[in-house]
Amino acid sequence: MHAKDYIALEENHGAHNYHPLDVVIERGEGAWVWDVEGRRYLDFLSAYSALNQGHRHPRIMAALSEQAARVTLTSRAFRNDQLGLLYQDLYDMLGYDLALPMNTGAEAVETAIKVARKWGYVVKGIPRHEAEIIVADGNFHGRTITVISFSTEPHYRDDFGPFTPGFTSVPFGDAAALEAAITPRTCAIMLEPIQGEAGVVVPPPGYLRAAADMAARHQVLLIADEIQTGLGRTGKLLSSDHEGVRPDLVILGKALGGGVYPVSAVLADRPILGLIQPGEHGSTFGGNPLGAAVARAALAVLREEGLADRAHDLGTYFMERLVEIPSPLVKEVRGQGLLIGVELKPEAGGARRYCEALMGRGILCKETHQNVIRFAPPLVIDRDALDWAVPHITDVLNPR
Ligand code: IF1
Repeated sequence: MHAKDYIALEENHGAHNYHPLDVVIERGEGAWVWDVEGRRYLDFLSAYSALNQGHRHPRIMAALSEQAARVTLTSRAFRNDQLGLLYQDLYDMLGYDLALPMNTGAEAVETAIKVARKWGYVVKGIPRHEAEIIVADGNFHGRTITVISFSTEPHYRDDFGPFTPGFTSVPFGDAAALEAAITPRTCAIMLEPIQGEAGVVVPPPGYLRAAADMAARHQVLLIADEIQTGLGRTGKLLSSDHEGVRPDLVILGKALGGGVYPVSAVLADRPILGLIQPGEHGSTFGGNPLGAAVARAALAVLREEGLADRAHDLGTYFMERLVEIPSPLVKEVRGQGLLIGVELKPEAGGARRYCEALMGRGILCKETHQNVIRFAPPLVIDRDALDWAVPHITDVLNPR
């Protein structure tokens, strides 16, 4: 079978909820993938930061196969010998009293919303069913009905109501707007430290710090969705660390599963997450021993290979190279660590065509928000690979 045959199968019998680049990948290793025709590509998306540790990291693969040979799923009706160890590792690395494991990012976001609402009723004394959560315009927290209820992207939302009430959205990066939106019924502020889907939007310095301070002043919880920005991506373990912020709740996903298996979690201290009682929340697969073993290995790789520092060093280096590229099409290069967006000017005609051209040269990127090319390679990438990519990026951004 050739690439076109695989593509035809997807087009014929799959729902068309994506518009992927037409590269059919059959193998991956580290920062590289190979297509069914044997061509090699540098993976500059890393599954939206789920592959921070790279494709098929040996240590994570070993954990996967060793655990798969023992037991994969117990349900939470019984205990297993991996989950407690994962809790201990999360505590040791991130310092929150408690963790609640789920599978996908959206599920963990839903979990954080439930926890924050319960805290609002039980601790803050908000009248039942009236809690409000403040979010930011341009947010992306997943695809469930509740999560899209507060999306400001019409395309993600408009055909799918009725919606879950209880959310207020304010402009991202505007601390005064955030504070003005707080009411006595506000239980939480929920933010991405950097907005990924919105186009790698980095807020002004001090924004997250201001959000944390006002949250404390008004008895409101700060929830940081670190699903994309967390676990080393931006050059620190959490992006919140850049401002010395310790959010009340942290949401992790993506790279927590090492690019192998979906594992997500909500972290918080006992006075918050300890409010959840048996039966109030759960998941068939959440906390399963296979996922827990994989997540432990994924965290060990981040820690022992110093991937956050690596993201800082390589991100700084790559950002400098990108900023140097002379191109009539580039409006702005921005980001943190190895989460970098190159925003093109409107006359560039959209980022998609440049992603297609890069694909033709063996570089896989995905456009976000029409005009932004996102560069977010696995954190295990090396400088040689970045150096190899720069001339190709330069050529593509200088069409003749
Ligand atoms: C898709 C974007 C990235 C996330 C944050 C929660 C979730 C995500 C900050 C939900 C997921 C994804 C999902 C993926 C594309 C993608 C994405 F382009 F849409 F914006 F990463 F930038 N919070 N992000 O970024 O996690 O339930 O998917 O595990 O195709 O929807 P999930």
